[in-house]
Amino acid sequence: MFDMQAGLRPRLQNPIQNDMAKLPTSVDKIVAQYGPHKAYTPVGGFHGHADPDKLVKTHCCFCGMQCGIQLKVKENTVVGFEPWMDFPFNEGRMCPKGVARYLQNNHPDRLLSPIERVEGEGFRPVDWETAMSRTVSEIKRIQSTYGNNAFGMLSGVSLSNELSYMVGKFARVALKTANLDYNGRLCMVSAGAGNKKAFGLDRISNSWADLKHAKVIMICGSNVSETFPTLIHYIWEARDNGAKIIVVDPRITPVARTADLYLPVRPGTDSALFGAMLQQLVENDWLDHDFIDNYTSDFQETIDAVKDYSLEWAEEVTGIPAESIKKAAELWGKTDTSFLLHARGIEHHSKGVDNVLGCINLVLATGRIGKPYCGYGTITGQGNGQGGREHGHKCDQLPGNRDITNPEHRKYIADVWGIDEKDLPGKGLTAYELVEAIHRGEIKGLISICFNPIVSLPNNNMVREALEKLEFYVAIDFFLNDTARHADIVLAGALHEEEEGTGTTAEGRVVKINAAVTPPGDARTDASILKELAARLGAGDKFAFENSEAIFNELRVASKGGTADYYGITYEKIVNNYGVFWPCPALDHPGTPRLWEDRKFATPDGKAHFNPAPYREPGEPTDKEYPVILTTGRVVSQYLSGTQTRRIGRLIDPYPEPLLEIHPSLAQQFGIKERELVKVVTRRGEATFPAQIVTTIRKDTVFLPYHWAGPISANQLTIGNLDPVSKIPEFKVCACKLIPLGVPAPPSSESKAYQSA
Ligand SMILES: Nc1nc2c(c(=O)[nH]1)N[C@H]1C(S)=C(S)[C@@H](COP(=O)(O)OP(=O)(O)OC[C@H]3O[C@@H](n4cnc5c(=O)[nH]c(N)nc54)[C@H](O)[C@@H]3O)O[C@H]1N2
Ligand SMILES: Nc1nc2c(c(=O)[nH]1)N[C@H]1C(S)=C(S)[C@@H](COP(=O)(O)OP(=O)(O)OC[C@H]3O[C@@H](n4cnc5c(=O)[nH]c(N)nc54)[C@H](O)[C@@H]3O)O[C@H]1N2
Ligand code: SF4
Ligand SMILES: [Mo]
Repeated sequence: MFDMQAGLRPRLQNPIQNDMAKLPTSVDKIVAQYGPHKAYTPVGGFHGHADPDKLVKTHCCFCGMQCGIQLKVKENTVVGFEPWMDFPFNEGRMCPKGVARYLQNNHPDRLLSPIERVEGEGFRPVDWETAMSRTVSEIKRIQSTYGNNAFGMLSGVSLSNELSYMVGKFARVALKTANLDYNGRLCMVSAGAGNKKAFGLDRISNSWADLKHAKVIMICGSNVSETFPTLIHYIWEARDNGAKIIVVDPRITPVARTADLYLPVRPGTDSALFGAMLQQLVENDWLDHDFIDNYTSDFQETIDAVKDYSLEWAEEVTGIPAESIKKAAELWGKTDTSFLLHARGIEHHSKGVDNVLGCINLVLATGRIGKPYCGYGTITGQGNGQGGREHGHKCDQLPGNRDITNPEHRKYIADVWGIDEKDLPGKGLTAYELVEAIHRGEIKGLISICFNPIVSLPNNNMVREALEKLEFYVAIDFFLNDTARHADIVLAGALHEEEEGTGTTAEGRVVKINAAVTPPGDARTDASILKELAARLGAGDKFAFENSEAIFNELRVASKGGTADYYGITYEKIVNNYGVFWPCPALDHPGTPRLWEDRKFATPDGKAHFNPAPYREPGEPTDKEYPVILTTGRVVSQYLSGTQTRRIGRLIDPYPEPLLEIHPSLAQQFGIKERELVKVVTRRGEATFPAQIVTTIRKDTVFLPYHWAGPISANQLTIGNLDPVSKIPEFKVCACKLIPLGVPAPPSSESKAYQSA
């Protein structure tokens, strides 16, 4: 036995019953039908990977840092990794997820062929011809009966730029549906909408290199040390250089523990904090008048909106001591270099866009953007969350971050695609709205790729009901994820290391993803699956790409002239330069690590726009019946819906099940003891978790990580309340009540990792 095998937890060898699932077939039957795959025996045993056939330079498949890594390959299997020391962002550093990702390749749960549901029995492997022809005949049946838009598509940004582009084109040109949206709708859309309003362009302003030399760093709603562990290195370096760190979070996260100023914000009230800080900047004249007068618009109405935001009022609303707010404004106001970063903590709100604008107002008021060591941006979450949000698999977007409702943009893309502009569908429904439309019976068929909505969408009891109403559902994935268990057909797709392409990191650097191995068994690359589906739907000529470089070359042209302009980027240039920062409009252009140095913003008038961002309450404030604030997020060892990381033992062991973080005083109020079971109830559902009593959380708030499925999924509880502009769900705040069960939780069990929806 080699120890790597001990590190694997193949679900198919640990079948569990799941009463909640109400699947037409039980998990046991799926296992009986589908059977466990052969156990993982890497060639030459565990030590075989000391002597790899090759090392392949590529990037981590997980978060937006896209750390450089070298995969060790032995006989078409990824058997380990080595640091890639000279990739400039991470210089060989990796986090716990990155070093374990290679265990997915050849994992016993890998789908090795398409599978098909047999009603009342389970899934069985089928050949590609059967899977493809059934899929296409169901698409045609549904579209001819109910119309093209009755077939929806959901996609995800773990996909490369090439695949993101291809999905957008596939939905509009082959499927001819308006209803395509993607999982970035749950992630970066509030930041994207805010950035477009303010700057006309959606990217962080400076590369990470500038972070090291900023004198003040303000981090709003990001648990950076756990969610972007390699980025924290830059923050520590800045601190070594004398930077002051301000952290805004309802929890004392690891980065907050070492901050110079920690602001314990009540969830859902950040815009009151940002407004009060802006008012302080005005009162103390900590403003860059030259920048405001010459390069921005709408300053006056923006400061008018917060003129009554006193420190005392802000303390009352946010729970942050007035003195600390004043100190934050002073630190921010008086420095000469700074970086403001935010992530989902301020964005996952029904006023996510306003929160983002509140941050941008602080940056613009002090004019510290587009200069060395002066930056601002969201920390993009998913692996290709940046590139994936530029190339057209958002319901309202065309490649190059073009607008699907803009006639000129439509005409340009229709020409690139060789179709008539009037055949290009219009704006479709956003992800959560699309699932609601399935629930209402308006959308009858669904294709999903790279998305696990039953775990990741809020109010997921509604999602489950919706999935059961579909007449036909086909998923493309390399694992049978929790949502795909509701599918009629699952097409066996490819892992990150099995398909060539490019990705765009959180700093806007376009990097090269290299294929290390080919898909195992009968699994296929995602591009080849989409290509064949398109051909069978009669659009083969529009998808005649020979390889991923051909897709990229079409993407370059499609993005040309858009705000996210990739025209000047080629595979060769990426490889020779450790990536190229977009915008890069011409072949002889070096790329743009730092935006706005020329002070020409991408808005129609060329100015950066202030936007009034007054405080609004969260969608579901606490009340007598539901008195406690529930917020949700992540832990370091798990990734998103857990499909990939709940299958790797060394990532399960450190944190095997979701724990309810609760402050000792709140626990005492309810008589809750450490590791006792607590039922958490909201207006949408209830679920039971062991209590983890910590002094690092506000007394009025409890926190749950959301990476698990079925009965321990946090999203049974969350609210489907959306931001009116970005349509992001309000994952970060809803009202709950706590019912202590008064019994100790059973020892945590790895089988929980496999519970499914
Ligand atoms: N380990 C790990 N890393 C990841 C991921 C993962 O799943 N696991 N996912 C990746 C992706 S896609 C994303 S989007 C990022 C997310 O990265 P982050 O945004 O850093 O992660 P979250 O845990 O969602 O939320 C961050 C913080 O917001 C705080 N918070 C909650 N409510 C509020 C509020 O109202 N105001 C403020 N100011 N803060 C609040 C929480 O306490 C939490 O510490 O991580 C990426 N990296
Ligand atoms: N309560 C709560 N809910 C949240 C959040 C929160 O903070 N709180 N965060 C939200 C955020 S920020 C995000 S980003 C979403 C993420 O939510 P999801 O996007 O649903 O999560 P993933 O786990 O990335 O699911 C992606 C699926 O794609 C598959 N996949 C990965 N790579 C590939 C590929 O290359 N090809 C194919 N075909 N499939 C692939 C994986 O196996 C997995 O099944 O969750 C959101 N949900
Ligand atoms: S920080 Fe992100 S990209 Fe880097 S190794 Fe960890 S998960 Fe992968
Ligand atoms: Mo995300």
